[in-house]
Amino acid sequence: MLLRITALVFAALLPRGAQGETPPMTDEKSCCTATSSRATLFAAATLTGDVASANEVKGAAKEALGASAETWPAKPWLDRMVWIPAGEFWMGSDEPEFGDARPWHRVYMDGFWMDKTEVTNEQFEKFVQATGYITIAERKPTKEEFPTAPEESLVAGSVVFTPPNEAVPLDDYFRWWGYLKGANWRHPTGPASDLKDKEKHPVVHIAYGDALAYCKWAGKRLPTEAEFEFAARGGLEREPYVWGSNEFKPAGKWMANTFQGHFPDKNTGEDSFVGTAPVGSFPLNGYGLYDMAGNVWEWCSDWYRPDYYQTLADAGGVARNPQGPVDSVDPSEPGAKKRVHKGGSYLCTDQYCKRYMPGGRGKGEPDTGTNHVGFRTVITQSERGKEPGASGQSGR
Ligand SMILES: [Ca+2]
Ligand SMILES: [Ca+2]
Repeated sequence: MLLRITALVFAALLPRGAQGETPPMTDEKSCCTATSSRATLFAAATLTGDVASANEVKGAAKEALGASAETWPAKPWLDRMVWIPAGEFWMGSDEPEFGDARPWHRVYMDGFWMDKTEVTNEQFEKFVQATGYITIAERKPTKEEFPTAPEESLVAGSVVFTPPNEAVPLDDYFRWWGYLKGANWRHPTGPASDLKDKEKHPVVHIAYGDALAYCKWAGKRLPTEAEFEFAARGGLEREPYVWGSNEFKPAGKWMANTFQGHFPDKNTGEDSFVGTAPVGSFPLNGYGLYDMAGNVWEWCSDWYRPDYYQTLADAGGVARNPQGPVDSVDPSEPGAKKRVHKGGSYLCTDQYCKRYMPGGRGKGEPDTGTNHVGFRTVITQSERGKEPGASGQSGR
């Protein structure tokens, strides 16, 4: 919070280009991990949402993996969710740029249910209509939160990617990230934008607390980082992509919504999407999940520390259902407390950070959503019963 307050004063709420002073940059590539904070800047057709759809997914997952069809728990199944069977996997990455994802370490996960897709705008709308919830981006920042910010700067908004008009050095993400008054989940790229024809796009500008509020309403929770990566890998071991292949475009096919062209100034949208895509626009992974790579980053419940994997590896043996460290440290922004993001987004590119790879890690301060961060939910069998309509027909 202290850093948030300090940095906000200089940059966050001022117009782009008038920041005056920016936080120290590091060599860490932050294009698609987003600026981590407000502070520093101040299906598709298959989504029928019924059990028949779950059967389709089950079949697809079986086909993809050659796995047993009997790995799902007894019915009732959960609407719009797929079962991730218990198992062990190698977690991490040896990508040279992913220093915080080393070393590979062995992890055991209990089975759990996971949303087949990112939470969509129409799902979030149901939550808001039912509860009257107002997201953090829609709330006016208070003098108590930012005591040294000028009153005129205290306006509701969020962090939005705005491509520069020309190629720029990649050493300062302020060149493409800015705090925009009036940006929020209903207005993803600012007040003039809306959700028309975006009902099945992932909801964005979701801060960690917003995601928790949705989870509470739905009777679910956010995945741990290990749950997310285990599910993203789809039963495959130490593969570079969630679809397994060493090829980014196997047989010439786009497998995830990422960034093509020249980052950050020219997104050519060769995969058909310059921004978010309707959930489920790209192929399923081995467990029948969509968009576990790309489209939008997704909140996990773990605190972020770059040394957490080393801590687990040093402990030896197999980590069982790891819940993340007890606190957060991010050397690139000392003092900021961050939660983990996973999966990468439509802004991830091999020219810069390629964190659509399943071992990649992102992070962000809990009060900060951007227009490429969303979430999905999970629940274990033993946790079931909390969700409304536990028979699986809630439609949430
Ligand atoms: Ca794209
Ligand atoms: Ca995603």
